[in-house]
Amino acid sequence: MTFAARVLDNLDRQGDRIALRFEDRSVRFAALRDEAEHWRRFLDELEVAPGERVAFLLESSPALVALHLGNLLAGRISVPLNPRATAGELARMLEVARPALVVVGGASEAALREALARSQCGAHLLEERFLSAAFSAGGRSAATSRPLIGPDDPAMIVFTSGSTGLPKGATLSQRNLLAGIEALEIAWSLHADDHLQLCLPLFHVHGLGLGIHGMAAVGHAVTLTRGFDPEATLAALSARPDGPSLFYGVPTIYHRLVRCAPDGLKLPLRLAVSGSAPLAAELHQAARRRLGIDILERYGMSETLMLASNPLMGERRAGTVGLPLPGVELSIVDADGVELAEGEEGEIRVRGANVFSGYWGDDIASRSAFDDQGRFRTGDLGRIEADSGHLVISGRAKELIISGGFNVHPREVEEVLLELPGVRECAVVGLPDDDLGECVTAFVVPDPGFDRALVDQVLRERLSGYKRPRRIELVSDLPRNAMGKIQRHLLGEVER
Ligand code: MLC
Repeated sequence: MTFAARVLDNLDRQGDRIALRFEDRSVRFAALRDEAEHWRRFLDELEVAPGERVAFLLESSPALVALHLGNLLAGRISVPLNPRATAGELARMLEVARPALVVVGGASEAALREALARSQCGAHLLEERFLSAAFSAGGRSAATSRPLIGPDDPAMIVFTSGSTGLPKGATLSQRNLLAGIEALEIAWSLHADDHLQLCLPLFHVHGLGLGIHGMAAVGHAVTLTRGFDPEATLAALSARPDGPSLFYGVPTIYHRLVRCAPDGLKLPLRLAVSGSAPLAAELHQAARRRLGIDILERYGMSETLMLASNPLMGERRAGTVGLPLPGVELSIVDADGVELAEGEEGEIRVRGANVFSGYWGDDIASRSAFDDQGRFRTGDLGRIEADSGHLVISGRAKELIISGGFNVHPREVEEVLLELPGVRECAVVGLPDDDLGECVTAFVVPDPGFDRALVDQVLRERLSGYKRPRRIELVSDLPRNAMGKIQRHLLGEVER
């Protein structure tokens, strides 16, 4: 079965029930079904063929959801892009994905036009304001036929930050998307009567692959918001009757909810899940005390969707990400790929129907992502707790910063800094931060021409907000080992 077939079946079955609530609007499953049908005919008319990429840079809205599902049901490859990415970032993603069509909201249009000109990828551009016409009147000409979609057909490309500073497009197939949501359906007992409050961005697998795909495939309702506001979220989560039963967040979101919760609050949620970044044991406890919820921590990534989860029933162990999800084969290996015993620390490698097959248009990165047994190298270090079988993530083999649930590769930020006059050397690290988990921090060895205002301006022009260093420390030297390699773990302790 494909994800598309499951979604189509579900949209038909749920028909008149409400799929989405957004501000003062509600959208029924039947309407999503009709919009997807019109969207397919619209793509046919534009001669965007099955297998071609359709990208979008949109703020969260029902139109984004209808467009994404329409792509998946029409066999076009959906490419969600960060609507606040800079023109340079977008140009690189467009060069990789080579979409035939890009749909853009007003606020992102200037950056997209610049990116299209720079990348010369030749995509059609469709402004968001014309979407409703495409959804209702699209394909007024004779009905076109639905393409045959196979389980291995690529369904979606999700961009992750690459270790060379260039973005990599993780390509998820129809089979991956289906396996991803069906594992959660079992593990978390997702069902059509659930109601999810969703404030996560919809250009990553957390918001889109869990939240929206759960609605589309399982049939639960989603109340979607434009972004995250702690007070409004607490009010929505407290609402009864018909309030949400589910909430998905990153630790930063739970941290902010805890901070502004009134005394004595007990949120009436069936399930509150945290992922995308490590949940500190103290935050887990604070959420019990201040929000009245026992957060369930899970582990996943763009390339694999969800991998492990604490149990729905039974003990949720703070500091662990729980047990492998159904269908996920998880190993802890040493540097030679040899499987280690329980309790021993090594790299986490995974196999399963949820695991992607490679990065779009990048054979070298795709090959090196897997070992000779076909296991994906997650780049995370972990161990299996001997008594419980729970997975503990103990570190990262790759130099990755996770800020508020967004991944930032230090090299991408360093490359921008190093091009600037007055920056002799630099190193970017994530320093511990109560709110963001890790705070992107740049250590710069300046030359006489160093100009702080120029640095700020260029960082703003070149990098999305979450990648920009919150702190820039000027230092006389960077700590190095005998081989001359920068010792990142010592930064933060260097003398200024
Ligand atoms: C926003 N800003 C951040 C930031 N988010 N800075 C550092 N780290 C972050 N995570 C910056 C903005 O650029 C802006 O800067 C300022 O903060 C305010 O912006 P905002 O939009 O009002 O931000 P806010 O609402 O505070 O965002 C916080 C947040 C958000 C936690 C809600 O970061 C978020 O939605 N995180 C979720 C990320 C996510 O979904 N990850 C899933 C990846 S998939 P300025 O300078 O412009 O004012 C994955 C797999 C898996 O990892 O397993 O889930």
